[in-house]
Amino acid sequence: MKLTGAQIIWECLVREGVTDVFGYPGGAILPAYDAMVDYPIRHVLVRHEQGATHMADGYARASGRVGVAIATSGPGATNMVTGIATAMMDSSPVVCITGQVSSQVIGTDAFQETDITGITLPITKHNWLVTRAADVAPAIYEAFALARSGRPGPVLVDIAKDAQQGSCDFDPDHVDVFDAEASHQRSAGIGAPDDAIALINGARRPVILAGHGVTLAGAEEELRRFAERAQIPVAVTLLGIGALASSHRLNLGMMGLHGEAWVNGAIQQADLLIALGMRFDDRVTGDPRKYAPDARKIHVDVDASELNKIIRVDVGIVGDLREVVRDWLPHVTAADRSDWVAHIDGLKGDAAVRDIKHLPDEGHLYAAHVMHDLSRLTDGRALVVTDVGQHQMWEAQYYKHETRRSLVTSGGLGTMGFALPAAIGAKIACPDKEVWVVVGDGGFQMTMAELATVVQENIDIKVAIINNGYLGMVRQIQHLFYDRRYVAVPITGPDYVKLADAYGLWSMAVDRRAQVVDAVTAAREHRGTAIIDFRVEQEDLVYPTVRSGAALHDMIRRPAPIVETAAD
Ligand SMILES: Cc1ncc(C[n+]2csc(CCOP(=O)(O)OP(=O)(O)O)c2C)c(N)n1
Ligand SMILES: [Mg+2]
Repeated sequence: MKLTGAQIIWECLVREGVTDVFGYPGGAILPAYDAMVDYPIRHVLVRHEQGATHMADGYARASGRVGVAIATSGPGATNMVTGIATAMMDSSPVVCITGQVSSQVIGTDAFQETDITGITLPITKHNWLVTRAADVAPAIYEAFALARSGRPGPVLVDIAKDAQQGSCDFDPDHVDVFDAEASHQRSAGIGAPDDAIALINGARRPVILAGHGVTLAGAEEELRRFAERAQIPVAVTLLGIGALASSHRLNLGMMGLHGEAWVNGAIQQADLLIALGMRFDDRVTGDPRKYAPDARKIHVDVDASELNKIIRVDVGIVGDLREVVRDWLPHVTAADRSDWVAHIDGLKGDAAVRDIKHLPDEGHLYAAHVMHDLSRLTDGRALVVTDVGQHQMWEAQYYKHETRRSLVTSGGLGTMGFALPAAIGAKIACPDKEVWVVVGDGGFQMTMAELATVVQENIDIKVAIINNGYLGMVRQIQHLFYDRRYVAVPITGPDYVKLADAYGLWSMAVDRRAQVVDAVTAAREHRGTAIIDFRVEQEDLVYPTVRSGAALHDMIRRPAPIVETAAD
């Protein structure tokens, strides 16, 4: 059948199972918008194209399906850059479709022309500039295949206006597409697979390091069975949270700069690290030269370039995590490592994270209170989308995630402004889930224009603004490492209750611990989006922390309990 390039875009998307796209129109993408109305697609009109990419990203992270963002040429496309880089750093499958000026004028500085494939080359897995209608279908199909295959990530298809307007024959069953799956066949890696088993069975103090790859591979069940069979404790990265239920007795909690002191202690004392789908980010290792000095290391990752990138490993396996761990299971000997687990338990006495029981309100409202109460009230089963800063770390420390894909957060790029739009995408992907946004007053102000999207699309999410009047994480660094010289960190904001009112949304302000439970309960009972302005302690610090460049065990701990007595 003969179709326009614009129609072919939607034909392909519908065949890829796409039901929702996030976008913003403009001249160069108008033919595609004009064709869209004939297809069963929900288009969510965003307020800024950065929001579209974060929504597509949140949609993908919450569901495992590919998220789609669409924008016009020039400023529309460049507004997507931060969202694309965010998805790239966290391996999130997102397809971006941008309009481009007509092929005859490309390279002439035409109105709203930008070389977006050039700009996004380093922050996409791949991108395409399509200048003929006949090339639309192969590009779109390849884009989806590449976004979701191997190590997932964002891709971009830039389609010239005349390629959208031109026509060609379209036969959906005969599109010549590069086979992305086949190109990701498992390869041998470093060391023989048997070496891994020998190391695992022989280890006395092993620790599993579970990262985002566990979730991306859908290997949560294999991880649990492996850990239980071999009785190996599991430390999780920020993006590995949810890979194993928080309440599982082998789950130690989060590792890294703001991880629990005992988790980092266990890693530093381990004789074997089994790294599953994680990449030894500098926020996880501290000084790599002093990282787990006594441990042999096994690293499994779908991306060969991650092996030996930061940490030298004894055995490296490139492959699908689920398959690799499944293959291991029959060869792993059931072991009793209770001494080691008890030893790590003993390290907890040294905990640097605040014990919430010893934190009564005494007139204070700490973010830790909010996270703790939210976690308890939702049974650790809400889908929480956080922004970036102190509140992000407090969420990771105090919200006890019980289910997979229940924390959506920008880890690698650390993108402020991510939370609200990503939560909109997550809610659209998973309408039955209870979605909470945990966001700082700084980050919220970066993308709060998307509240209008919430209203227009009738989205039901709950927003907890952790309002400390500061760019808290930066203030914390100035406090600890710049002699408390606070520069450019006090930040004012609007009256969030009035702001919510302006959008016709339910809201309330909370400034005492005693009000938290009632406020969260009321927000949960409210049908529709609710915003709570939690006016928390302004000069609180996230502990523990590690000085930049220091060894992982060299943690800066909370100086002394703020209040030692009374229980909450
Ligand atoms: C887009 C962007 N700009 C700057 C930063 C650097 N940065 C990291 S955390 C932070 C402060 C965040 O403040 P807020 O949103 O209020 O959260 P809080 O730390 O107070 O919880 C800043 C400025 C960033 N991560 N992202
Ligand atoms: Mg703040």
